[in-house]
Formats: sequence, structure tokens, C-alpha cells
Amino acid sequence: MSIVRAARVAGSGVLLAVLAGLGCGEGGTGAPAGGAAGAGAAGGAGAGAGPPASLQHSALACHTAERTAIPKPQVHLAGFGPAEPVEAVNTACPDDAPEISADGQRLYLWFQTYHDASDPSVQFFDDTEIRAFFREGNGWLGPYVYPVDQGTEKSLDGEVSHTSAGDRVYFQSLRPENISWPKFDADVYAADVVGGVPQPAALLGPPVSTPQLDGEMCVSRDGQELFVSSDRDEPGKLRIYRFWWADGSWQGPEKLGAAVNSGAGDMQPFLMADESYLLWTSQRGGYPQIYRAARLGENEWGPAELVVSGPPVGSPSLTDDGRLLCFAALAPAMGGFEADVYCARAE
Ligand SMILES: [Ca+2]
Ligand SMILES: [Ca+2]
Repeated sequence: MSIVRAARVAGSGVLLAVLAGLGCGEGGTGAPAGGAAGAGAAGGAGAGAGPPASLQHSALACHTAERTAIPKPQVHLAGFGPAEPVEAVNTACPDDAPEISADGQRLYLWFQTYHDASDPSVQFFDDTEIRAFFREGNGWLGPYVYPVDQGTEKSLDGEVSHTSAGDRVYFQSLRPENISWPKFDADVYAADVVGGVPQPAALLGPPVSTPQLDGEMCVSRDGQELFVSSDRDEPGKLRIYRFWWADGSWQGPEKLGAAVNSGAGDMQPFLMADESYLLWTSQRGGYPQIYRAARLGENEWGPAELVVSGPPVGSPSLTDDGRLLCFAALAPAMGGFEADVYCARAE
């Protein structure tokens, strides 16, 4: 989910009531994917087609069948066809923060059952989940619950990001293990994925997570870098920071330069598997749109180019062959927001 939106929702006081009175936990330091992260590595989510037997079908239902119209996004990438909604996964409720897997066989998203977060009946921790879908022919099987919340008492989990091999998942979460729980600020978590199922996750403590907002990150597909959205330098202003794995721990941060971090709100990074481009969501145009910048060096980036415009759009990801781009498109709805997943394919 958008940590910007999450912060706004928290301001309503609904969440604060949920969070009151709970203590602060302590987490370990996560390690990146071990060994070679080759495509199709045994034991990873990439092994085999279809859902793992232990994944359960979602029991959460959208509270309304009434669809909110979302203006069609425009893709400005040479060689790409138009963006199309992924109707097999979209509902009348928010289907947000998608990730397409490296091989295009799995699609993950963040789902919530309601729009109106000011409704006191909303159960923040119970009415959201990470969903997984599995490609079957031209469609998608699902929704299955993707249980990144194993081993914690309660959690509000956000956008997931996987290595190419699918053996490691990174995501943002609000849970009692957070650094500054019960303050509403996401932290970054990571878990091994065994047989397509995430194992209990560990908090990535400093320098990756801070007492400020940290989330909506991506792990590089080789598992050796993290790009994290955070307002650690200026509360309320999201910027993208880079971390890298060396000497057995995460090093950093390095703030990305002005080509990426405009100061207007930059978030939701995605590094392409061949590391040619970073894609991300920027509010430099006045509302969220998707941009990309060529990678010229370790932390050197070319000028920002608009990739997807239209309604507010965000959370880009691409398959490792760079031929399938998926993202979320948003519209205001019923006092909250509606989001659907769109994808565009290289022709
Ligand atoms: Ca934090
Ligand atoms: Ca939707």
C-alpha cells in the first residue's frame, strides 16, 4: 500500500485506536538471498507452475460490487502496447501495489475490503492482505493469501518485492516488531520463500529501517541491493535510498540524486533485472506518475523520463525479460480510493 496514504489514514485516528497500548518488539537483521540466485533455482517460488499446495484461497470479500471508473493510463514506452486492466485479479475494492514475478507466472497485490477508512468499523489489520495469483493459460488462478504475516501477532503488510529466483521476499509492514511501534511508520521486513511460501519474516533494522516511514522498497532481482522509500530526512517527504549487501550486512544509505529525488515526493522504486533502468513513482507532475531513469553508475542516474501517465499511477514492476510492465492505477472512491492492476506488454 502507499505509505503516503497509510500516513494520511493514520491521521484520522482510526488506526491509532487499534495500535494503542501495545509494546515495542525487537527484530533481527535479515540476510539477502544466499548463494547463486539463478532463474528457476530449486526451492524458490519459481519452481514449478501453479499455487503451492499449502497456500489457501482468500476468504476476504470486497464489500461492494459497485465498480468505480478509473481513467485509462497511458504508457509512453517505445514498443509497448496499451495498458489493460487485469480483470482476473481486479475487484471493486482497492487492488494496489502489484508485483509481477521475474518470470511473469505470478502476480502479487495488496488488497483491502473497504474504501472508507474513516469508518470506525474498519478493522485495519483484518481487512487487508497480500494476494498471490498464478498464471493459467491467458488468465490467473486466485486469489490466494500470500502469508507474509507468519510468526507475528498482527500486521498490516504492504507491497512485496522478490528476487528473480523467488527465494526471498522484501516488504513493508506495520506490526508489533516495528522499531517505533505503535507509532504509524512502516518498517522493512524480509523472509525466505520456501516452496513458494514465505517463512516468518525478520525486521531489517538500522540502517534500512528507521523511526520514520520506510517502505515500498524493491530488492534488486539479484538480491544484492535494496531501494527503499523513506521520509527519514524530512518527515512527510518521501525520497528513495539505496542499500547494498556487503560484509554480511546491509550497507548505506545512499540517497539517490536529484534526477530521481525531485523533492516533490519520489517512491516505489523498481530496478529492472538487467539494471538498465530504475522505474519509480514521482509526484513531480503534481500527482503520482511513473518515471524511469537510466542507470549510469552505482548511484548515478540519467534524466527522468515519463513512462506511465493518466490517473494517479504507481508501483511499477517488470518481468526479467523487460517485456511485461505492471502497475496500479487509482481513483477516488467512496471517501477513500479505488485501485486496479494494469499491465502493458512489449509488442
Ligand atoms: Ca520506520
Ligand atoms: Ca479495484
